[in-house]
Amino acid sequence: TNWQTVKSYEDILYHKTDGIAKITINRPHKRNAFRPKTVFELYEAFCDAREDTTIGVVLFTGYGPHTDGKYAFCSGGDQSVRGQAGYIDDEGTPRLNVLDLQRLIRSMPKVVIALVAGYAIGGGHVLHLICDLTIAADNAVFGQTGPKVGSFDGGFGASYLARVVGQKKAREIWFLCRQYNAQQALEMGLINTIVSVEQLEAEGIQWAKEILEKSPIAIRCLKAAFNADCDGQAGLQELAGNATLLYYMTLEGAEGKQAFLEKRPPNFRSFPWLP
Ligand code: 2NE
Repeated sequence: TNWQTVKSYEDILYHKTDGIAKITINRPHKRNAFRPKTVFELYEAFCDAREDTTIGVVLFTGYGPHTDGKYAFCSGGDQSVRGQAGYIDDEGTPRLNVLDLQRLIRSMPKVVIALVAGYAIGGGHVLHLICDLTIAADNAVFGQTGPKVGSFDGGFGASYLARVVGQKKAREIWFLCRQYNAQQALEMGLINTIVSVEQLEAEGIQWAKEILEKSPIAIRCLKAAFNADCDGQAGLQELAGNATLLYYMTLEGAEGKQAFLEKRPPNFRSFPWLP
């Protein structure tokens, strides 16, 4: 694949190729744990991918293997910079800015596919969960650790996890903090498929290519519709935003704007009141 570097960052890698963006957490010595800077960089890259009208699919992954041979998608918040009120950034401000990133991934009208090799643990597990699709390598390990390390994600990390795997399983995952292999994750509906580590990126690209053949507006409306079912008023806002987009694209919608600009009353009489 002819990946082009979009911009150089300290904690992440950001590449693009034909219609596909690839965003990689690049802290393998920490099992790709995120600090506030990592999240700021991820947020910027995801915003860029959202704004780029040539990009339809984002592959989200973790750099690996580390020098010890182990792989990680992401091991959650970097505990070594966790202060009394959150993860401390370079200016000394405590943050939980990964929650902003979760909302961006969830609401952006592009398909985000997590490619998980090795550990997807803690806040890193929630990041794969929030993605539209997850392709796992056969060495993937999934789990939450919050109650072990004095943390929890009671937002999407709890409620959306329960939507995905069911209430009983979600409570088991959080209350016992066990680790689950790729096969177990597949059986509970937490991931979409399993491939070998060597095949992981190629499989992601293949899924992306199949999606890119489809109608962008159909895909974005479907993503918003799936979200709306779970996300209350924020989900409805997303879905309705798509209705507004489509309405702007009609002659009927354009007539209102045109009449205003021409300082005349709008004439909607030629447009039918469809059944
Ligand atoms: C991921 C896991 C299970 C891997 O275990 P293993 O044995 O393969 O590796 P090891 O030796 O634990 O880790 C390798 C190096 O990475 C660092 C370790 O400290 C170690 O460093 P050195 O000793 O070589 O210097 N490392 C790994 N994860 C880290 C982390 N999250 N923060 C800082 N350094 C980390 C194992 O490493 C593990 O259990 N990691 C911790 C997982 C965890 O508890 N994450 C935080 C959950 S809370 C959270 O993410 C969160 C939230 O709950 C709510 C909102 C936002 C975030």
